[in-house]
Amino acid sequence: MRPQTKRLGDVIPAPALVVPEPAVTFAITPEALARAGAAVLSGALVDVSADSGEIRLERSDADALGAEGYRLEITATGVTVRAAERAGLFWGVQTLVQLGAGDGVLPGGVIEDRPRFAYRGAMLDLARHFFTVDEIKAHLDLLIQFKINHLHLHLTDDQGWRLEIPGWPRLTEIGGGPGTGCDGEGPGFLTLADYADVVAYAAERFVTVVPEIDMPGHVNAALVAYPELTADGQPVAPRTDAEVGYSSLVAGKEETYAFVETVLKTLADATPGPYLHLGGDECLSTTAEDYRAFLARVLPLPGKYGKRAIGWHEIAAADLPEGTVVQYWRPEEQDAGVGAAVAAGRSVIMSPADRTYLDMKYDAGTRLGLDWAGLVPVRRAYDWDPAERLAGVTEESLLGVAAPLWSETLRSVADVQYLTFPRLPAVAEIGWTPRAGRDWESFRERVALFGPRWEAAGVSYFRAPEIDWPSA
Ligand code: NGO
Repeated sequence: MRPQTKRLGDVIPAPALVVPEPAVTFAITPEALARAGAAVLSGALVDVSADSGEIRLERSDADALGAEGYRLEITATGVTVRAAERAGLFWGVQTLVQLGAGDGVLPGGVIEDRPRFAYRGAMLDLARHFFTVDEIKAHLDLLIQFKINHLHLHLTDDQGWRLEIPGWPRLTEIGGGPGTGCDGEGPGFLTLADYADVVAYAAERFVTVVPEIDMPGHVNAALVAYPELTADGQPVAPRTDAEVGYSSLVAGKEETYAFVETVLKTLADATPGPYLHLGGDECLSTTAEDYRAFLARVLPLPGKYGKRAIGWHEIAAADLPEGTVVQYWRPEEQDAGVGAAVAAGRSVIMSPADRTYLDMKYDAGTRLGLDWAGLVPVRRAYDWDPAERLAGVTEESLLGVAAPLWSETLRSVADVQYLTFPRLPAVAEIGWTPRAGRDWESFRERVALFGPRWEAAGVSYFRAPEIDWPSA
């Protein structure tokens, strides 16, 4: 049964500590909430406290809540958010936005909150279907409500190349041109100015953009644009189907490394965040020897430009420079390579496809999405733990969790939203909430509250039969 009145703990992700004061409420206006949000965004807060109507935002490290933690106090006379860093104030305001939804009446009490993991990611595939700067920003606005702090952009693949690279204009002229994307329905690309715009917008919201250029496989769009990168120098045909594993950069060719170096230098210069994602997945047409030889030359490049490399977990077959992060994506329960990488001190982002892939169908009737990793209803996305999934991958070795959304079957923003909600909130809670604070029955009740909010905001979502959505 859903409770009739609002509760202080009705927040996603569930806060680390909630101490309700049931006799107390405080009503805020939407304007005060908006002012608090603007105060955090504008960076107006430095070390002094800022008063935004009835909401006080204060910088203080007295509570030792870490880089993203916050303390929220709601009394009969007002609201205070305290945090050591601006990011913590921002997440505290997101909590307030959820609590104030609807009538603006906030339940009284104290919340002390901080994330379990530093990396809480969502990935959007721009290669199989392109999304514009405005679409990416609007998507980000929905993600931050759940305290997602990394936006991974999958920028290149067999069907398209979506980021301008100076000196290599045909990558985007051809690879981002008409007829690119799955079924030829997702043309477009980001100029470097567009990319900077997205990065700045995300940074204002305490979100780090993680750009991915997939290599040495998933490169047909690059080979189409520049035949000198193919093994025999002969042109290859563009592809708009959803097959994987047929294209590869050539490990034994110097042209390959000149290309890769320019691309990664461009990416490093354009990206203030610490990570460059190099892909590395499904190199089924690269020999094991070539794969290792390629990565031996390429994995050190992010470090050369002051960044850390992230790769899909197949990269564990190569020698991983210190600081390299391995992103596990397969549904299997075992992976010897990831175990060995952890034993060597590398950290892991968990994105097992059977739990976190937002492009898996919810059920057999889901119009969109794929099902190669099985169906992923909401409970399946929620009821697992990243520290109990793979042998050798412990809490200490985890950088965090991420939910990828691949776009082979997507054609619109509504499609993106439909697969994202309500599963992204489940993965976001896994990334933020302490293990002991997570419970499916509680999540079920809390996520139901978002149905009317998403409807009011025009956000498409799946009315999963597992959830008792309030009747419209
Ligand atoms: C795999 C593959 C992608 C597909 C996706 C579809 C990884 C890391 N590589 O995940 O190319 O788009 O599945 O679910």
